[in-house]
Amino acid sequence: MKISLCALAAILATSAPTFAAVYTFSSTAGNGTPVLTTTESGVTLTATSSALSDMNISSGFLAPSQIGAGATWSMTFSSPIAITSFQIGEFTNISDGANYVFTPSSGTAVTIADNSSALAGAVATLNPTDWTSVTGVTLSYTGSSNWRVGMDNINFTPVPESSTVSALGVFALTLAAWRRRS
Ligand SMILES: [Ca+2]
Ligand SMILES: [Ca+2]
Repeated sequence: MKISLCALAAILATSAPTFAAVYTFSSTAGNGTPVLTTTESGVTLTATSSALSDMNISSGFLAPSQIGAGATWSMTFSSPIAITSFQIGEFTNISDGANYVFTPSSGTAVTIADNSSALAGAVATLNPTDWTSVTGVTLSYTGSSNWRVGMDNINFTPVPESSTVSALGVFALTLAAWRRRS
């Protein structure tokens, strides 16, 4: 049986396990303290604020207490993840036309205006397109008001560890060498 290396690579890629997961914040540690953590699919999210504000679970959302205009809050991940969508909740309604900004450690920042119609009802879903391997996200606000935005239902997939990827690569190269000899 002949099997091309490309076909093999495709098989390996499609058979590589993926563990789509969601941060729902239904089970957390540190609620009401400056450092809140939660773990899904083996990846621990740690949330803190530059204002040293308490991090809370409010209406099922991860949200800090209200923080000042220049303050930020952020989450870090214990290993890289790909994020495809998340919900935001505007706990303090502002309609100044300034932006909430979600800046990933790698990829393009996503923004939404505080007076966006998508925030009517206080909750919007955002869909980053290139957050394929992020180890953190920082939330900031471009306006001059105190603000409070929370996040929930962060859909993600853990990025395969490089050791797994390189092991697959070594396997493919070994197989290629073996096929050249045979
Ligand atoms: Ca939730
Ligand atoms: Ca608003």
